[in-house]
Amino acid sequence: MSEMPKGSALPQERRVVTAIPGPKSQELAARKQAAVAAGVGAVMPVFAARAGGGVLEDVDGNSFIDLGSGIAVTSVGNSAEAVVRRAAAQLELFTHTCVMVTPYEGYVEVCEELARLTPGDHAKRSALFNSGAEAVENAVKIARSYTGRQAVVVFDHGYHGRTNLTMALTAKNMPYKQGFGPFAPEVYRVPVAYPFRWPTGPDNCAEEAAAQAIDQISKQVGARNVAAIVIEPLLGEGGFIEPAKGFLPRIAEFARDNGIVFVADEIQSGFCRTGQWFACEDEGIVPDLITTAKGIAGGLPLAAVTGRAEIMDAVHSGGLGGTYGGNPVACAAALGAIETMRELDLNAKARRIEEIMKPRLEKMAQQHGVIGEVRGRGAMIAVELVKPGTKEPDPEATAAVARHCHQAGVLVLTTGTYGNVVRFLPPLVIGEDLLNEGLDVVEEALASLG
Ligand code: PLZ
Repeated sequence: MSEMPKGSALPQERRVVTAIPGPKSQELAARKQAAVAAGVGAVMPVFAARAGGGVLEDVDGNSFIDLGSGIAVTSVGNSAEAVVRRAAAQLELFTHTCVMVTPYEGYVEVCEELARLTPGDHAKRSALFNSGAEAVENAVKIARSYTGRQAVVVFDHGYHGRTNLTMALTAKNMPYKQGFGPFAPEVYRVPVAYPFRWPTGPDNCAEEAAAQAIDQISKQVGARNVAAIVIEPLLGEGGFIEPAKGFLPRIAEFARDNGIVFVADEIQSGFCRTGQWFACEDEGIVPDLITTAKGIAGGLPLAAVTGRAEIMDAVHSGGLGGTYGGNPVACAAALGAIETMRELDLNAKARRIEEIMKPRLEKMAQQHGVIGEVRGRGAMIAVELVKPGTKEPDPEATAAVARHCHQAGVLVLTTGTYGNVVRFLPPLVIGEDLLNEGLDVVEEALASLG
């Protein structure tokens, strides 16, 4: 392996040289089936060999245009130079102490960066964890500890993880919850302003959805029993739903008026993904707590809860932690990722990606009735597929488009409560030619639906 070029040196090209999956991937797939639990699925059953910038190369030498970033993780590119450099340097010094045993500077530095980068100029604190789900669980623990209340309010189409509490917070049954109950109590789900599917149409969606949500919280739960309202400012697994403008500010205001901790789950939408450091900035929302993961560390496992000092510090010493949370190598990688975001102005790159993608996808929508809506911001863009002329979800067409793209060397992901959304999450460093070539293949895929 040592003579192989590094991921960051990979030619930025699409190249399909075998059937997909190729023979080596098929061999590995057989080994996977015999050794790996069946519950661990794979979107595209090719095995990765190297990845860098905007491409992923498999073990058969196929090179895929990466429009998924490992689900919005490698925003700075795979094996990004600063991530590798800083993580490698840290690996040489020490790999672990456990921050609860002997702290280290990298952990503090990541928390300082989080205080600078997240919305609001109030005093902030952070705590670091390993996964997004763990961050969301801890945000709820912190909110409960601070308020002395128990209820947690979440939204239709919301996704927050696969642990027991976060399964309860997650809306969709299959594949996340089926057979895994009982779920954590004191979780209440209310409507979200989903313009494309709002029964009375998009125009009054924000006010009507907010009114319904607030009415349900007030009447069914009791506002003074609610510790936290947890929402993704741009819903990811639910189908890249942008709540109608006005909805988030109204919910945030209701939380403020009632002493409820407003938690923005920016695990998928954060760190330049939507063309801003955090998606909630779009409507000037300053969350009490914000959860981050994915893009924060360029592929190493790291997650965080960041928020108002008085809320974060309500928890007794020793009440938050975990063996690996804020691992020093992951912290070094995060500092490298953040450095890259600043140096390459990845917010501007994300906005440029939107500028390229949206007009092209909108043009495709005019030609192909299967596209019900094009939506999203920055490099978090999606098309929702329907039976032409209706709003009936078309998950079969969605799967067919994804399959066509995979066969042609473009890695796309699907998503959505109804499984009918093709989502695009390119690395923010992707070259414009490569991005356009990826879109050419999407267009071919749509045309092939016939
Ligand atoms: N909150 C908003 O998007 C993870 C899930 C993939 P973890 N989304 C990808 C899958 O099928 O498991 C996510 C998210 C939001 C929380 C999470 C959970 O983050 O790091 O996967 O635990």
